[in-house]
Amino acid sequence: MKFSFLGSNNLGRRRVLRDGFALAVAASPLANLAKADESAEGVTFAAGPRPLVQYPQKRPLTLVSTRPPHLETPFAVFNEGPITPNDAFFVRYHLANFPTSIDPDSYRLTVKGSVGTPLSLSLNELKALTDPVEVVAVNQCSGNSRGFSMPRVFGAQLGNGSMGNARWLGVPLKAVLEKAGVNAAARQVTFRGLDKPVLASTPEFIKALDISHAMNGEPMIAWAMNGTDLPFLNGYPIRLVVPGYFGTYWVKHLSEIEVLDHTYDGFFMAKGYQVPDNDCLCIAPGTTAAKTRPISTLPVRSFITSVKHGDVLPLNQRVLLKGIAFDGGAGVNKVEVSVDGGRHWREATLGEDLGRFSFREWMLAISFGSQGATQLMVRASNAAGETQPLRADWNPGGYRRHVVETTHVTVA
Ligand SMILES: Nc1nc2c(c(=O)[nH]1)N[C@H]1C(S)=C(S)[C@@H](COP(=O)(O)O)O[C@H]1N2
Ligand SMILES: [Mo]
Repeated sequence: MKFSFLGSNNLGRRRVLRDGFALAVAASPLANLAKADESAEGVTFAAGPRPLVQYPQKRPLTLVSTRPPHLETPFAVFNEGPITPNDAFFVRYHLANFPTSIDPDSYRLTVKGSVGTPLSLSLNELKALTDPVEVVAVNQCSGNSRGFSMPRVFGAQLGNGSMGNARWLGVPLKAVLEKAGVNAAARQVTFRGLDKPVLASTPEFIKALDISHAMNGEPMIAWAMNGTDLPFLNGYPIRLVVPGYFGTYWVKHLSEIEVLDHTYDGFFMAKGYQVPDNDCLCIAPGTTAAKTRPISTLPVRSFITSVKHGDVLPLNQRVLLKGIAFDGGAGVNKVEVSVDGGRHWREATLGEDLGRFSFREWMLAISFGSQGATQLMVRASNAAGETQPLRADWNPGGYRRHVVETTHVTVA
């Protein structure tokens, strides 16, 4: 009973939650079963405020869709600290037919394709393969903040809550591939989870990394998140963690790895998650990209978390502004804040460095000298010399938003 559903040895509680989970996902429509909360998240899109719903192992999260479940982290959580708690971590699936219970004792990860020795590893074998490694890394959905795309784009109208930062524990993907022995002709490695399409015509959710990336020691097969088993909805019992890369590559319930001698051309690599292949990865709204390529690393991004739109802040008093910044792994090295709509910028103090793939907290004490409406803005830069644009660029998928964010407040 080492690998329990809940990461606790409390069998009673475990059974209750598992049953609750099966109930919540087996029946339809899910919205009736998921417990709607009285309060609602403050983000308002054309469709109105979004309800909070409660799923197993989760606190009430902002509902994007029920089938398959897409839940966002209520934004206030990001002000609590740089690590996103497991029960507040966002959830995103593409396929409605995803597993509702998993037996860790019979779970197998298979490795096949262009390898010397195909493998079928139990969880115990995987964990014993080599010394476990840890990384604190941001998992951000490519479409995080898509709802703010102007002009609007198709797809789930996401707020800013499809991201989270956790401490992941697992083994390097490289160790698994080395155990199988990758053939010299290998070009890419594909990853498949246990979830399946409902209809035969829906493509399977399979993602691919280039062999050089798969072998560079950074991607990892993780079984723990913030010190406990992965929550079921975040990929129990194992998921791929690709530090610095968008969440789409972080395949959950990882069950099959295949080494290919060619470039994988399945839907979710060749058609979905494509960005314009040019310097800004953007195009003028309404135009078509001459060439596209799969989305990859996280651009540098920052948020104010201690203040929200519409807040009233005191005149001539010390106010401690606080937030988070992150990037794809070069490392955030500067955060600047403007409290006058971008006319003047002041450098914030950076919080503890949890590693180059992590959220980095920042803070700045300010005092407003005049009354009225104003805009707070935050801009991060990284060690590669990249910074955030003041105007949002655009792409048809509404991916990788990273504009300087503006918070409208009143000083009174
Ligand atoms: N098996 C599986 N893994 C998946 C997905 C999925 O649909 N199925 N979605 C991906 C996408 S697009 C994102 S953003 C992340 C979200 O991770 P989370 O649900 O743990 O927050 O999971 C990724 N891994
Ligand atoms: Mo995503």
